[in-house]
Amino acid sequence: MNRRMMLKSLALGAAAAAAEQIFPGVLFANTGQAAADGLTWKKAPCRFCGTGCGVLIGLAGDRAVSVKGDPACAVNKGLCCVKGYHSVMALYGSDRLKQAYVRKNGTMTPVPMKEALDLVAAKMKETIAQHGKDSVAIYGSGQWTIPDGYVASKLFKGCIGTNNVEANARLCMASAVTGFMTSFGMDEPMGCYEDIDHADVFVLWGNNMAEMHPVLFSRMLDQRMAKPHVKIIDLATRWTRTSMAADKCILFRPQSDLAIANAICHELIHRDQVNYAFIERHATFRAGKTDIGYGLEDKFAFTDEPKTIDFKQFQKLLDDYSPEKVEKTTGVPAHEIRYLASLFGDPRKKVVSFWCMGMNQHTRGTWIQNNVYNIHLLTGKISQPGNGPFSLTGQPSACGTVREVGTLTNRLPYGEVTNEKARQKAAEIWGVPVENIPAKPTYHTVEMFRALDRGDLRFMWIQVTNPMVTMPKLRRYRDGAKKEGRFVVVSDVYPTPTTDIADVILPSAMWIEREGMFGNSERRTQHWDKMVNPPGEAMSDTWQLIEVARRLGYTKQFPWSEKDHVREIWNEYRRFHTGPKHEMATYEMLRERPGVQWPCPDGVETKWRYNSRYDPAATKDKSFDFYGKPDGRAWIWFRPYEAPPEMPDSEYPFWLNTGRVVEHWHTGSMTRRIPVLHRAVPNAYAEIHPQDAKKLGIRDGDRVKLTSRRGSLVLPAQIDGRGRPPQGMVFVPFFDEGLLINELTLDAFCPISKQPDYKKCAVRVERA
Ligand SMILES: Nc1nc2c(c(=O)[nH]1)N[C@H]1C(S)=C(S)[C@@H](COP(=O)(O)OP(=O)(O)OC[C@H]3O[C@@H](n4cnc5c(=O)[nH]c(N)nc54)[C@H](O)[C@@H]3O)O[C@H]1N2
Ligand SMILES: Nc1nc2c(c(=O)[nH]1)N[C@H]1C(S)=C(S)[C@@H](COP(=O)(O)OP(=O)(O)OC[C@H]3O[C@@H](n4cnc5c(=O)[nH]c(N)nc54)[C@H](O)[C@@H]3O)O[C@H]1N2
Ligand code: SF4
Ligand SMILES: [Mo]
Repeated sequence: MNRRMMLKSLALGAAAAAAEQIFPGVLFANTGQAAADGLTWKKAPCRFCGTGCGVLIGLAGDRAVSVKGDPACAVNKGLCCVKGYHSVMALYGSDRLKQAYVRKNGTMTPVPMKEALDLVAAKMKETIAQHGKDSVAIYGSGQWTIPDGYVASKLFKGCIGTNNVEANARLCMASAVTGFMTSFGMDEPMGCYEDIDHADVFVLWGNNMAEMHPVLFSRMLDQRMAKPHVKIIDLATRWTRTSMAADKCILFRPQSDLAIANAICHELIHRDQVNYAFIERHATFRAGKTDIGYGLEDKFAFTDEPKTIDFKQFQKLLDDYSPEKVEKTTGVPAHEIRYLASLFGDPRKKVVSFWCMGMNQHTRGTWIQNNVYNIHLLTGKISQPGNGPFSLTGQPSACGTVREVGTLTNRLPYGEVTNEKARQKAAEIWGVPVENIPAKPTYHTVEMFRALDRGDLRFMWIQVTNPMVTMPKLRRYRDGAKKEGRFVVVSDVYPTPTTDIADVILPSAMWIEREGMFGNSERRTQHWDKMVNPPGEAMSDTWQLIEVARRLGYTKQFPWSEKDHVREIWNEYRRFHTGPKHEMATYEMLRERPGVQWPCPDGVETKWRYNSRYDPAATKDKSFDFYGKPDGRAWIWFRPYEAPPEMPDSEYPFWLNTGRVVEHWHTGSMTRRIPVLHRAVPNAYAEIHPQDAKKLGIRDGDRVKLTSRRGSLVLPAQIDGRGRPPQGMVFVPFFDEGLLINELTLDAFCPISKQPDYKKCAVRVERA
């Protein structure tokens, strides 16, 4: 045997042995047309975060047994993080849902899938007949594939005729959307990840990138390693692993980022570092309503009134935001603000801003996005390689599905429901009368669950999301969903607190058990083939919806074959996005490549939008063309600092901040079934500052009781573990369904985006 043959046989043995370890008792004899290593490798985007790493799945027969980073994918160039590497194990938890269940006399009873689908359709028909079209709703996800979301929108908005379509991305990316829309008139980032390879300075505005976007974080560290002048500045409310790796961490008081951004603008004007040539040609100024509320009451409504102002008025409005004046609100010394302004203001430095939930989950979420865009517009550092504001997405397809397909109450695959032309276009492509599509949005997510509680909604279908863990002020919405006369259908892959309250559970085919597409943060659409069979009767979310649509009589609108439906759906959906501003790749391109970025007119990807050097839709005689706005100019908004609705006081003296850890995905339903990840962080805990702990007589590991105005929770304290909140704050991750921190959080939201703020409310902390 020569050396090559020996290595080959070793690899074969190793693959089988590894597989045997993961799936004891399973024989891996059937390897099909296996590659030299004994496995067949197929491309997919990672199942987890919005980074959208390309992965290669190692298949041994009908089993996915291995994962490696796809070197051909520009996002990650062969790298993965811990969740990516372990992702296929999420398919094989021992309690995977393999059959449907129906609640009969209070107990969940297994039934054939066909019977469950019949019941779902019958219940929908009955509810619509009794309570009207707006009494049924679907609540989906940024983890929906593009076909899932497209089919849901077509069924509910086009066929049934209700705008009761929402997704968990309302909890995640809504403020990013309204930020883009108000400043630029078009959604999604102008730049791309390649910006990382050109930037000199990175400013993180409240995101823990080391844990939540690890592969992008390591790309940023690589850039600093290669170019030692590169700086990473972490603006945060809590010390994290990201802070540890940054050149500087500036801790600020929750919500006061609004004042910091304004103070940077104030200082840029003061230092005469405004790019006047840029703003004269490419920006105009606006001011909106102030004192806009928090959405704490049911049926809260808000409409902004933009007023045109000029640069002088903008400058005047910033008078209250000198670096000295904001020290008190922000807790940030004036010299640090000056330092930040000097980085943005230096014409030789390219600056990228990154953010995620710190700025989105914010009762002034739209405003803080506007304020950060202001800095980039005032300095002209936008839409160029290495210069740009970049809103990072959380979920793998919050962009591709929720934002692009438009699975929000106010959206259509192209445009807003309020726009007649957009409705006409949808009606034509969907083959439904235009009168079917209502012109008024109904319920955003929080209001949707309030409507279920009130009884305005009677039927809700929940897919690929676990709201009985992730809704804020959870008790109200759980009690509401369980009320008599409510019918809840849940499609999931594992039992969860949400399947616990369901009337019907539909078992779903997961990720590579079906064909699909996601769209990541940098406008990259990524396709994968079905690679393995789903267990039992599990069925893709797309196909569940099609089955029910047909039972409701919409056979003409859902004519596709099981074999070809993803291609056919993509080709229909593509018709919404014609033209150089949003053209999407062809199905054939998507199948071939590890992702294609839109706009992709004539098969050419666009990396930087609005810049005529890179974007064919930007009119050539202008260097920049913000074509989302009618006059091609972006809007610089004056948005003030306004306090959050609930702040620490004598009764509830601590801030409660919540978020995530690298090992777990959201509610842990998948990552807690991956033993290496679960054992690394087996349960939730409350991080507390050592000084506070000392005052309260709490030691590491002691049980502490957190109490807010909405509920209380006992969990172990963690002192100087992974993160460190400042004095007066506790932090709790939300992955643990056994320790539901959302029973304490507040359902206040940004009046413009309707995205709730999970990062701040007030609690009391005691030794339990
Ligand atoms: N491992 C892992 N990765 C994930 C996920 C996961 O569950 N696990 N989920 C994905 C999803 S859907 C999302 S949305 C992202 C979330 O990604 P991140 O936003 O990075 O993570 P979080 O833990 O939600 O939020 C942490 C940050 O909120 C900031 N913050 C708190 N209060 C404020 C404030 O008032 N203003 C500002 N500006 N910042 C504040 C803190 O400084 C902290 O850095 O992660 C994605 N990636
Ligand atoms: N306290 C607090 N709460 C928060 C946040 C916070 O920062 N703090 N962040 C918010 C944010 S940004 C987000 S994105 C949300 C996330 O909230 P959720 O979307 O509610 O959380 P996930 O755990 O991602 O839920 C996905 C569900 O889909 C299931 N699943 C997996 N694959 C499939 C599939 O192919 N088909 C079907 N049908 N099901 C599948 C999983 O088992 C899981 O139950 O949480 C929000 N809630
Ligand atoms: S960074 Fe995100 S997309 Fe990449 S491997 Fe990790 S979880 Fe997956
Ligand atoms: Mo998210």
